[in-house]
Amino acid sequence: MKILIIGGDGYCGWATALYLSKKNHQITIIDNFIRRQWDEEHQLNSLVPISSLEQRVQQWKDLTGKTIHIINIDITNYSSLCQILNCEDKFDTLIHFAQQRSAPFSMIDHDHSIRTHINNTVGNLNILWALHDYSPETHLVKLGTMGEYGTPNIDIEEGFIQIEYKGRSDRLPFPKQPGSFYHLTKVSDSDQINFACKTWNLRATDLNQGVVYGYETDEINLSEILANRFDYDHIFGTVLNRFCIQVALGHPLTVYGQGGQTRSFIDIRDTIQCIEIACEKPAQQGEYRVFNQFTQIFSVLQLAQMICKVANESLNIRCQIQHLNNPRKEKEIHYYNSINTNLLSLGLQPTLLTDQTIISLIQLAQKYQHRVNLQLIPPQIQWKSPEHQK
Ligand code: NAD
Ligand code: USQ
Repeated sequence: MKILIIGGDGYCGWATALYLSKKNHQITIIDNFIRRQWDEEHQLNSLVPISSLEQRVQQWKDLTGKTIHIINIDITNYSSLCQILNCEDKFDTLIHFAQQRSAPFSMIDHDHSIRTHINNTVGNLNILWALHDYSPETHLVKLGTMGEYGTPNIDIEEGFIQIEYKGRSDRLPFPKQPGSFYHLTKVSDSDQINFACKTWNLRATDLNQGVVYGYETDEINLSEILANRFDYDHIFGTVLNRFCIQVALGHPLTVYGQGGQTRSFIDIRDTIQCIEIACEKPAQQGEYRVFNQFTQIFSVLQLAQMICKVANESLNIRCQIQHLNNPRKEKEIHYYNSINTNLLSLGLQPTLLTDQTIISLIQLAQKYQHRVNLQLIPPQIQWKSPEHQK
């Protein structure tokens, strides 16, 4: 297949680009490297040093003989995006990763929240219009998030729910209760994509992905120049990855509040597998389908306890759990049961969290511990400013 990966310089996008290239798909990456600029702006750094995208694709070519094309454009610029999609030989699939994806970033202040909304909402709308205008048969595979649903007191279905009300029934979009301005952009994207499929007969798969963890894939492991980013800071670092780095550094694990917050999780090796499944088994023309992309459910405290136990027993590392005042506004004890049957029924073979995965992440952090800035670990962004805290 001819596949366009937008956001292919990022954590999920880079691992996906290599994997799909290895599978002999013809890959083009679009990225404007804004994420590298956001890192600089906030003085953040990936735990593992990352090469430029040019160096990465050259190394991939040297090692495998495979070419990955790269295009530097900002997808909020509509005419630049149209030039790419208005080609003779159309893309079979467009995978859209290119968003501001940090909940804390979107909650810093007015400016960060507006930048998140413009980048995510305009980018998504531009993709829909460019597909409508130039490439309506291209299958859109969009990275959404499990956080669109929030934590309702009922099971979370895959995008839609059958409702019976006053003697009538309908299949309606599942109610959304996102927990940050970032997560809100994903809800808006989903509505726009659903609308575009209905109205313009486009085809799309919305992958509501859980929190991603892990580092290694077979392709990333081939060379240090192919290294992926690995965020540990309080803005972009996600919880499981952060805990493994914290334990390696002897830093107490930063559990926000009671730690009963329960979320869906997925190993990055399964992220790329799920995306492959979505590409190879595309939505029909006019179809908008939603897959919940995760393999396991854990509470934050459960994860912290699991990681401490592995660190203690397998690596002889002393580990401490610290309950910090929760900087976010979220339920700390709640019901949570989400469904993920769609991808399993299409053949996903889950890679479950093992002691070995935790050990390898801790060892990765030990290898690069000299790069960690400890000041970037404690949370600094409050959902409510201190004067408004109850
Ligand atoms: P990332 O920040 O590592 O990568 C995003 C990439 O998109 C970056 O390289 C960035 O430069 C690029 N980008 C952003 N805006 C752009 C624009 N306007 N034009 C061109 N390029 C642009 O993020 P990630 O962790 O790889 O996440 C990728 C997607 O997966 C996001 O949509 C995110 O919401 C979703 N997701 C991620 C996770 C996770 O835990 N990492 C979980 C669920 C869903
Ligand atoms: N948390 C802690 N301690 C930490 C970091 C986080 O207790 O040091 C808690 C948070 O309060 C939250 C949970 O862990 O309850 C998850 O937080 P996170 O930062 O790992 O993930 P989140 O903000 O939800 O965002 C991440 C990605 C985002 C993606 C989302 C998937 O950054 O792009 O959309 O995971 S989901 O959570 O399913 O919405």
